[in-house]
Amino acid sequence: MNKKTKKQAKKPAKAVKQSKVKAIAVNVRTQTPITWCPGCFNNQILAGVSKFLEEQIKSGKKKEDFAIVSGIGCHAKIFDYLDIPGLNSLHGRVLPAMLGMKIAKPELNILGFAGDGDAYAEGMEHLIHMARYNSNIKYLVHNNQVFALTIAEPTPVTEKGYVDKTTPRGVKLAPMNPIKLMLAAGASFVARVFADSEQVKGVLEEANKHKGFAFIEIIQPCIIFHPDTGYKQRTYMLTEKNHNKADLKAAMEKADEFDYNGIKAGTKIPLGIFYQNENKPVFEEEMRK
Ligand SMILES: Cc1ncc(C[n+]2csc(CCOP(=O)(O)OP(=O)(O)O)c2C)c(N)n1
Ligand code: SF4
Ligand SMILES: [Mg+2]
Repeated sequence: MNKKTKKQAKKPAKAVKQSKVKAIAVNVRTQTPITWCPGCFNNQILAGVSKFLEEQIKSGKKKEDFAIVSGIGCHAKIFDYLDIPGLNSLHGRVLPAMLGMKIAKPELNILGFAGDGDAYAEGMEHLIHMARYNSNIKYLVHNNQVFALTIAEPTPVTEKGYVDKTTPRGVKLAPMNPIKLMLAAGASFVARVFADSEQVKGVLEEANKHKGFAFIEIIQPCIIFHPDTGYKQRTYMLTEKNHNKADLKAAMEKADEFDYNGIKAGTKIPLGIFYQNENKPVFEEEMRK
């Protein structure tokens, strides 16, 4: 074999080596056994978040570039299943924990996970202020319309008439509409998706590109205490064709289409990005000026 042919013969071996390096699997999941009820929609959220994180890591980020914070509840078990540093915080205190981390280490990409009880009852005051502050953090609310871990008491988004052991004569109040609340409070990114892994991953990708506070509500029926009574079939996606996400008034109108008060004939549930304001100053940047 002459010199040139020898060189050529070596080339494929090099190529195999490189492709081997690229194929190394990224895994953001722990070995902790999953204790959600079999079929719980939280599994879809976990799958979507994992895919998002794994793709981020494949494209150059490290696990340590991220941090996660959870509240307390069924949703909060996600903290045990993700191999990402962070804090399993207190019920209702996800946002102040996230804000503290962000102020101390602004370069961290912080994802927070809260339940509807966590976010809209115990943690409500933090939510309104975070919309105003606009810290560059991403907040996911697993909305199953009940305090699921403590076995099904109504939350501020449970429908009127809902009966459980603590409320035998039924809920008397109408539910609040968190999307409208966030729009009114000045949140710069307001979205809602269904607990479907692709939707969760997709909205996280958009939120990740957004510089500021991202409020993401995930409709996550609790198959034990608040099952899907037709939610998924009633959803439709907001797109550039049917909605202008820069228009706050249009966002309010879209938010009004679903009032969280159960599924009624003709009800449609818009999903996707309701509103995005890319020009709102970011809290931690303003504080450093
Ligand atoms: C300050 C405080 N209040 C109440 C509780 C009890 N508690 C623990 S989990 C939970 C329900 C959580 O409901 P939600 O936030 O909707 O999460 P889910 O279980 O539905 O995912 C409650 C009331 C607590 N741990 N701390
Ligand atoms: S009680 Fe509901 S939210 Fe909690 S694990 Fe079971 S199905 Fe999921
Ligand atoms: Mg809940």
